[in-house]
Amino acid sequence: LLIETEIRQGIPENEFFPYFQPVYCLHSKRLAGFEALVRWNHPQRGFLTPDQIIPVAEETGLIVELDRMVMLEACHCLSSWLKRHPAASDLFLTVNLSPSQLSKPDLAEAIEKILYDTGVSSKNIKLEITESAIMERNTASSQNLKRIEEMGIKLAVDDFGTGYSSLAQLQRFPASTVKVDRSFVSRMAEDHESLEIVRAVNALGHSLSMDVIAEGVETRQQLILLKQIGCDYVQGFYFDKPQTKEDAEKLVKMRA
Ligand code: G
Ligand code: G
Ligand code: NA
Ligand code: MN
Repeated sequence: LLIETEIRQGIPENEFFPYFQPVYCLHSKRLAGFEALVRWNHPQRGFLTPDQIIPVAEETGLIVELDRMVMLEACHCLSSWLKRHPAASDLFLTVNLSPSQLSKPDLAEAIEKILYDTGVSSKNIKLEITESAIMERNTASSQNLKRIEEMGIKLAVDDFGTGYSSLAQLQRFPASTVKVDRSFVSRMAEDHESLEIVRAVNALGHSLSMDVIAEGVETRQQLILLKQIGCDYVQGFYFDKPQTKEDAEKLVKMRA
């Protein structure tokens, strides 16, 4: 596979870096944080997005290194933003963690080192794990989750509603946040059942003491419905696209 070789070569060349998509709080109406999303500045193919990168990276195991690079760079960015804009010290950064990371015995240690090296506090970090990954529990993943919790890092269940996890698995998983999958959000204004699914996921999250992020918000009507439902956070093209670290910092500065 050509692209596998290219990913392998691109990692030490620093061709991978994060974009940042703003997340807004519906209660305070302020910027609450950012999700880091990988981008690839490929020397021949140009600018590539996660759907062109993640599947191959996962198949080849290169995702482990890639995720860690993205987290390191995103934490570097957050660290310098907070140094320059200390009033934004409660901002959160969510970083995606591929399902396969969870069973790597050195995951917790690697995360600890990234936080130490960048000077980022664990309280500013959320790790996003997809709903389908929370079902994969083994000794290594349980130990990782325990250590991650002990460090004070929060967990978010990503793409909720698309996987097959049971409510019992969600209850046992130590997440503080649930993200409603954008497929439901995108249909909620036209499709009654999607609207009811968003309402149900929001209620479920709240009854398990989790906060709820709706992703993929693209219209004003979706926003109005999400406010009525009582959703806590929103992210999507209606507000902002994923953006460069420079543009993201402008938002941090304006907020502070
Ligand atoms: O940005 P885009 O919509 O193309 O992202 C597609 C998917 O890729 C999203 O589900 C997102 O969670 C995932 N993703 C984006 N960046 C990363 C990353 O750095 N690591 C992992 N594992 N997944 C990512
Ligand atoms: O859930 P996940 O982490 O897979 O989703 C993040 C991806 O969704 C990113 O790649 C981002 O570019 C994309 N995205 C963010 N906001 C929107 C939106 O409002 N609409 C659509 N279609 N995609 C979005
Ligand atoms: Na995500
Ligand atoms: Mn998601």
